[in-house]
Amino acid sequence: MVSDSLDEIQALRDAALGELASVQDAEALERWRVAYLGRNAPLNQVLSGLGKLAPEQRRTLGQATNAAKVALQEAYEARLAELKARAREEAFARERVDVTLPGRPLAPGRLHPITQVIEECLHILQSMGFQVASTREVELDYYNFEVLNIPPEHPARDMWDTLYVQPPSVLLRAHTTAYQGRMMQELTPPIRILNVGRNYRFEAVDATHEWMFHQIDGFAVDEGLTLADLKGTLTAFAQQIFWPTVRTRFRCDYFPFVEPGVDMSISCHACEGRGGDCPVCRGAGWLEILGAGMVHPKVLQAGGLDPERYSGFAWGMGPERIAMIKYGIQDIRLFYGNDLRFLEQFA
Ligand code: FA5
Repeated sequence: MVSDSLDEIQALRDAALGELASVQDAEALERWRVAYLGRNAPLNQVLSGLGKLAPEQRRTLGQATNAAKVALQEAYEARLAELKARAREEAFARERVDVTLPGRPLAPGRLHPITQVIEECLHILQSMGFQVASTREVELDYYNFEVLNIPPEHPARDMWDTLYVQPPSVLLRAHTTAYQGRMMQELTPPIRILNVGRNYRFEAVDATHEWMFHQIDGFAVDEGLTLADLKGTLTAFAQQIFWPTVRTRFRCDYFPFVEPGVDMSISCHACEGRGGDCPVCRGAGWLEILGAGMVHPKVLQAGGLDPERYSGFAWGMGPERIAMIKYGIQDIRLFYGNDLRFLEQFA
């Protein structure tokens, strides 16, 4: 009777081990564990029936059953480790990176066309002895207007109406000319300085007007500077930034901070100044590109400089407009529309 039971335990053990060998995944292994090592497993039932046996039989069968249980437990743990190792290897194979594959190419970045034009302008003007200043976009009313001979209530304020950060004294500058007062406080003549940056205006946006745009302002103060210096500097600049045979035209214009004030036009590249039915200059033969003039004596005085001793010239121009002429672009809004098809043309 005991030997029958021993045979049964042996057979149970062999069957369990045989089944374990064919278990292939974690779920099947769990089912196997519940069947052969769980609370209701046959070996546990044998153990719970031992109490009814004689002491000698109980010991013999108990030892055999426990030995079988230990064997199954060890076999289970070994199989569990095997399956885990296999799963790790499979995941590794699935996620393997082929380090020999060529990398995905990154599109090279490039400078925005307006940045390119600004750099080109600065390069030309620096070669003429101008330095570049970087000044604030958030400015005081005093520097944007008052120091430039535009007192409160002056009608010229309408031309440069802007956005106010803290009304009425702190605003987003409407023109880079706003730095002149600060420069006169900081520097002593001879002064040759450029200010480049963004400006903001209360503007009806259209093909030639943005509410945010750039300007490059030039400011020169010395003894004996005349309108001839202004014309010579700006004509030499135009011949380098546009083309060597470009012609310039200066006509009277009004800016409260210069006297006399002028606007400068260049001969139209499309009709070479002939006009007629040219669509680019609309028959004028000229394209207006900047405002300029001799620094007003009141501005020099406000900056602490003696207008009897010093004179100066100044101008302000928009690189967006220069870029439109250089590249034949019809609408200024394209520059800030962030359409890559447009921007990628300016490699
Ligand atoms: C001025 O801003 C004067 N501060 C220029 C100046 C400086 C005159 C020093 C005399 C002495 P104006 O508003 O005309 O002037 O602007 C000068 C240039 O900035 C224009 O010729 C144009 O190229 C550009 N500009 C002006 N408004 C806009 C706009 N809304 N969008 C794009 N470019 C503009």
